[in-house]
Amino acid sequence: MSALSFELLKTSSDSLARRGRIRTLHATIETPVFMPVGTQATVKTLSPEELMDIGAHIILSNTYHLHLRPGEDVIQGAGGLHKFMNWPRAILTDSGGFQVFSLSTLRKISEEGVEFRSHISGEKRFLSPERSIQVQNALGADIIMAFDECPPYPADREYVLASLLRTTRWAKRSLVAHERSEEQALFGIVQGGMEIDLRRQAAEELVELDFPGYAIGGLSVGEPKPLMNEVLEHTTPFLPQNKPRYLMGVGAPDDLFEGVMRGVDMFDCVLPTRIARNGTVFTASGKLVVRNAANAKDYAPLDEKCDCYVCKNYSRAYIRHLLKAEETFGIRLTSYHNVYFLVKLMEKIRASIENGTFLALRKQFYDAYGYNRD
Ligand code: PRF
Ligand code: ZN
Repeated sequence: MSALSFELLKTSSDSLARRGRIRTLHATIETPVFMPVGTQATVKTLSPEELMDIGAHIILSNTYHLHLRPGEDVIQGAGGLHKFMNWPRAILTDSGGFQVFSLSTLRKISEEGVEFRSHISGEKRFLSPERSIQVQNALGADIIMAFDECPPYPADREYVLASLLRTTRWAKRSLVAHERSEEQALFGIVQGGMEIDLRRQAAEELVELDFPGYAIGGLSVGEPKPLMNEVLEHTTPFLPQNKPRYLMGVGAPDDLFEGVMRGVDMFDCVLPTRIARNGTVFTASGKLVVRNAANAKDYAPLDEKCDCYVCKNYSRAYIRHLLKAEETFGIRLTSYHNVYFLVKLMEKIRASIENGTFLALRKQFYDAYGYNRD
């Protein structure tokens, strides 16, 4: 058996939304799926048991961070990332290319790879397609990513083209370097900036290489959302129907609807845990800043429509108190609720695709939540 199988269970007649199932060595993942982010081998403040309760079947982690600290040798010594962090279900690791660009300083990019300074120790380090895959092979995630370059927004067309051609060459090198293709599925990443014809070119070049899945990178990098959606809509049609598609680093509630509608199967985003740490939660009627004074004597749950452990047991007033007093339990509660919110939203989206009511659910969601508000 290969490292990953994808079954397309249902397609929609009124949009590109798809209902599917991914199987990996560690999990069966119903798609479309939202993947909580555990950059440093932990989804901030949540235990694996809590993530399982919430209903997460796959989480994301990062090569860049784990390579710098604690180092892949430490994780390999524990028997791999699943054992190291006690997460028995599926894991996807990002390749590190994107994080090198967003977090490190003094980057020098060449055909060989990227030289950079660690944002932790300041030491000089180097990542290339071969090194990234070697590290990801040592970490042992179910799904690993090719080493890519994500152009900034805005960027010149010339730069975007040169960068996408390099990303294709790096994707080939990533495939050659991959030594565990029986256990780990390597996905290619489509770049091409906001240039619609270059997105098609990037997709076609990667499809030629026959990856078990394809990611769409280079979006949600500062462009307006309508532009992101337009580029997306001109990318997914060039990807194979029978392989999973993953939109990298995108996952606000409205993005899930817009992405699913355009044929995306997998999403990840730090938003639920990030906003949780500054006292903001998702609710069916939009975002709520629970930290605000208005909630001081509000004994209602975070979201009246939510049936999570937090909403069943705690009030806005209590959670606001914890946050104001800087008690860490407060951000655990907001993080739990926010991750639950997105995981359950995706469950509802999956059910709606099965029933043929996806567009109706989208409208109903926007009517209550507001359109294009994260
Ligand atoms: N490439 C990789 N990881 C990513 C991105 C990318 O373009 C993005 C862009 N939204 C998030 N994470 N490798
Ligand atoms: Zn809740």
